[in-house]
Amino acid sequence: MIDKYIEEKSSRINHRLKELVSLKNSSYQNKLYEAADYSLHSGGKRLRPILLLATVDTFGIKSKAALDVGCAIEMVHTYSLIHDDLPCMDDDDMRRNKPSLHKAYNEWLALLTGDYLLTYAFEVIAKSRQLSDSQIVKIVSTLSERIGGEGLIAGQYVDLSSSNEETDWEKLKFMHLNKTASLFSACFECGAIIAKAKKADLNALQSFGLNLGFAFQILDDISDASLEKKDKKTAVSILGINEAKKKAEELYKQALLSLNDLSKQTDLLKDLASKLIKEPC
Ligand code: GRG
Repeated sequence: MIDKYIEEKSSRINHRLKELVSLKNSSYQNKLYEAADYSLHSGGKRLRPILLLATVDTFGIKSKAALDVGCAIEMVHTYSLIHDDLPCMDDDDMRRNKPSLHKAYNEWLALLTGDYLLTYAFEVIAKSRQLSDSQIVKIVSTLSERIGGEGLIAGQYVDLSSSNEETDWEKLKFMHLNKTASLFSACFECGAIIAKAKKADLNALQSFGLNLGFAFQILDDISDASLEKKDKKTAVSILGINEAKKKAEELYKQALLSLNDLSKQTDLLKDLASKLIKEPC
């Protein structure tokens, strides 16, 4: 049931992303669109837009805008991966078993493609016709906060600027919450804004997103543990594998508890969370 839901939503997301970022035959900057297409369609699971769409479905709302806002968040996620892979950041040659963008093309084009996707994401949201002006302002403000200097960029800054020795659990928690959980939270919050949810529901979803995103990142650390990549501090190297597993389970339970405060039926969100935790990769 949930697999069918994911498959159906992924196919709508893929189709809409193709429409939004399409080659314009006569333009000088066609390679930019080609590079964006390379990263957008290289096997991403579309988790974030699916979470947003499921939130809107939870409120029983039919909204074409939800698909566009979901695609915009996928563009933001893709930008963050492209930039993270660059030699001046995490320096990764491969992403999703394919050459990372700067390897497939070159560094300046990868940098510009990330810039383009981040900027275009906000253009897509701003031009989303089914949203009211006030909803657009709330979505832009929420998303920019979650990915800005108090969110994603803060997490990345602390990650890049900290030596391994000075990274303890508290610091790692800050990085995980900001690099990963913050964007998860944005998906639920933007879904709630599209559905015109009450403040209490929005708060419950924010807490659900943060706990789920944090659990997801710890599971990612666990699945990466065998790779021994660049001996970076992770939940596994700090807590040990058993404690890391326990922590992820605890956060997952905490996420589910937050859903008890939601005024809607939560089966869909619970099913998705369970799938995400059981099969994170
Ligand atoms: C460049 C400002 C800036 C931030 C980069 C995203 C990020 C911060 C770093 C990349 C590595 C990392 C720890 C990401 C955390 C989130 C995560 C586990 C991403 C992978 O998400 P999936 O599994 O990826 O949804 P797919 O490939 O399915 O899209």
